[in-house]
Amino acid sequence: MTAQSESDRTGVTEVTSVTQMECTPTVFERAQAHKPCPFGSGGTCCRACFMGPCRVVEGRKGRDVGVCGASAASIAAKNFSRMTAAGTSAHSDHGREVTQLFLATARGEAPGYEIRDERKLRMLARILGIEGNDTTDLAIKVGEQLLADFGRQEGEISFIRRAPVKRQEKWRQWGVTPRGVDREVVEMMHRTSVGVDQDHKNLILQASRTALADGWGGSMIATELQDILFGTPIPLRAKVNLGVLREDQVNLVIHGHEPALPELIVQAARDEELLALARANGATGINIAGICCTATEILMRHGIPVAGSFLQQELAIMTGAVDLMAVDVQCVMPSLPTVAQCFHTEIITTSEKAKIPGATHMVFHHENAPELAKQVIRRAIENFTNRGPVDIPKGTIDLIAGFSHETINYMLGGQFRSSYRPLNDAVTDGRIRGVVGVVGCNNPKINSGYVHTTLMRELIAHDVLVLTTGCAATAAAKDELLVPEAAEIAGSGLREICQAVGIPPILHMGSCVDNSRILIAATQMVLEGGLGDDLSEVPVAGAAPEWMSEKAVSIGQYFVASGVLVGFGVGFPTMGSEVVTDYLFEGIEEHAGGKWFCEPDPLEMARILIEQLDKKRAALKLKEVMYA
Ligand code: SF4
Ligand code: MSK
Repeated sequence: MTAQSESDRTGVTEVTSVTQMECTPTVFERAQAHKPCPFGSGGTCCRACFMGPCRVVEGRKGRDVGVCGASAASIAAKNFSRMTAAGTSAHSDHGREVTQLFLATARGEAPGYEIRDERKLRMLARILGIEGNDTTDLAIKVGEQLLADFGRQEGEISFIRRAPVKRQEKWRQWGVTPRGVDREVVEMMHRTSVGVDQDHKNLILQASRTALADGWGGSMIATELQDILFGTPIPLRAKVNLGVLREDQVNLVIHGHEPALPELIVQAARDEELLALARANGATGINIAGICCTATEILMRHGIPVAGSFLQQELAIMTGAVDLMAVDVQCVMPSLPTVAQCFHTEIITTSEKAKIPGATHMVFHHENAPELAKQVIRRAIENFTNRGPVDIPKGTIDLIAGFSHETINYMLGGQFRSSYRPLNDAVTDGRIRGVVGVVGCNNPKINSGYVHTTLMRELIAHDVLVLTTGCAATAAAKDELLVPEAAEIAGSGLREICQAVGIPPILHMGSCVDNSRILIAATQMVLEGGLGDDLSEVPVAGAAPEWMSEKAVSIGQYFVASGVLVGFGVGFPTMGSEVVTDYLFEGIEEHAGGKWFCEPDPLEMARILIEQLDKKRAALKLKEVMYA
């Protein structure tokens, strides 16, 4: 790593005072204290039974198998597959929660919630083959059918039918079409337990089926039903950085992934009674800000400011200005209550699935949601008076978010028709080289945000339209890349289009589950015509250059299994086995049409992605890309 400033390391444009940084170690100090084990990071440490744990070295006699005889390839493939199963379960359990809330809303059992996007409900009903006119009746049938996808034992999950026909056929031939979300995860866990599946290709086959159950199942269900319940995002302007916290207002930070309770908290923050209480406590108002993917959910639909991404969750508390942080599930650091002890911040856990010692537990249920939202705000207001010294980094940065697939369809389609035709035409005639999804986390092993933004800048300079989600999107926003003015650093073809339409060259499409929007956008490009018959033929690729979560493995694997080249930065979790890595980097392409690569250097990663787009363009016999 090159010499770096504190702000490079933490991803904050201006960090809090040294005194506050020294109060307790943060993720950055803890990362330096830990040396990753090469067996663990290379995927060849097995702890599937208590004859081990076994740490295996591929090709070294005497150490090349575990106690049971498992090879490095088998162990690395199992570990990779288990990461996929864990990632799938996280997104899909989120999807299940949304589906249950959706059904409860349709049945009138969830006070405070309503069907907001009836048009999308009807579109989904058509896709699912559900007939009828009555909104409530349609919603119940849609909810029931999608809920059944989680426990389905035979057949295919519903949204598989949304993929291009050629892709569906390939999945069936390869044997990876998911039956039911839960079934695939359970089978993956079974196959990777001691003494079951030992063939790395067979394990990766099931990992692909599991991951597809995430992308085209759990995640897609979460995105679509959230849109119907909370509204399909449309472009809006907002702000990012720790500077969005307000010294004069009650600051309530929402962190995690599930937007059900945050939606009501955002509404309740406008409640006159609560605003009066805030004033009575000396604050001028109630300020809601977000961290991680919950941030992106309420940003996309309400323009709520983003305080930071995954690596800034502790730093937000260290400003001394966060009166309450409400967290639900995923990417929530267990250290939060320890950090909060140095300040006045109250940490509240709201999911019955996730308690953290030292945090207050206030469980969210459909029935109590409106009252709980108000209770959470009341506690934040009451805690405002307990603040000590406050040190909020100055400055905020503007961004545009809210690019759902529907918006792209509308904005690029023009004023009078919704269509991907103009986007396809721009790709065909070489003004846009192709589309790359840059997504995923940040990781304290590297400078926060640097790899994301260097990669994105290089891609847009080469006329690549970038779609982004999650913490990658927050990194882009902080680098001022999510505003229309960023088109000035894009290649001439992409710049011309962005300036004509008034959009940034990097489109913020939402949270981690919203990577399913990218699947749908790529599918639309196929269906529009002229760019091949399958996702593997379109000039599209993906990358998670600063990944850390198992969810990133699952997301990457569902894109690979859908026919797309996907790059990881930081490192790759099977490097301890050349056999498995070679298969994921090359051999799998024969079945999937997509494959993985790993490249920590962002410029080199950009070069590989651009080369891939050009390869796809050449196969389609498209015009040469017009350069600036
Ligand atoms: Fe070791 Fe085999 Fe047990 Fe894994 S399953 S810990 S390789 S003995
Ligand atoms: S929050 S999964 S750190 S993107 Fe979705 Fe960010 Fe990665 Fe969590």
